[in-house]
Amino acid sequence: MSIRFVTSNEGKVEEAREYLDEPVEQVNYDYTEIQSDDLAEIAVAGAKEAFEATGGDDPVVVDDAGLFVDALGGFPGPYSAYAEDTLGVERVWTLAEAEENRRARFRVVVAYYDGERAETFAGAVPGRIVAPRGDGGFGYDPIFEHEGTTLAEMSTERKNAISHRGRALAKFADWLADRDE
Ligand code: ITT
Repeated sequence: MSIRFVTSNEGKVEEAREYLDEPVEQVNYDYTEIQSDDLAEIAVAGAKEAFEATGGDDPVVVDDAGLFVDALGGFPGPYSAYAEDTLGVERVWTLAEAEENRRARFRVVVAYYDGERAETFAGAVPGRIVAPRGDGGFGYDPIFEHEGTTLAEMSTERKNAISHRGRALAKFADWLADRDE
């Protein structure tokens, strides 16, 4: 069995390959991102749609993530991809720079669907928004600092050890291993 990771984002796939024993295949299918404040609802709807539309047997995984800035009422949250495309990462920093409280968290929900069963695995990491530093990772990594280091200053391995996605993938990997026993 391989896992079909439905995403246009290679960074996510690279992180998943570090965690999972199963082969991870990237599938580019543009599923509908429903409008919701709930990452799990968005990810499960996407996984079901992608599974039906792509017609394979192997289970699919969809990962919906967002950056939630406390002082901005959780913005950009579920709209993080849209905010990255329209405002850009630097301007999200500029918005946070005007605030005294720069606390934020990354959240992710990894949704699995195999045609019968849907499961979700959530992860979060606390940190603060800072001026961009580092050129690793992707997306908002340069402006998100965790314990003094931005995620863009970390190797994939180190980012996975502390990140929202790493935490969700660890739960997913455990669940897959238990299920296969
Ligand atoms: P897919 O929907 O095709 O999987 P995407 O990059 O659009 O790819 P999301 O809808 O989950 O993914 O968007 C989340 C946004 O948050 C997007 O702007 C990402 O660049 C960003 N993001 C997600 N995970 C991140 C991480 O680990 N580090 C930094 N930014 C991240």
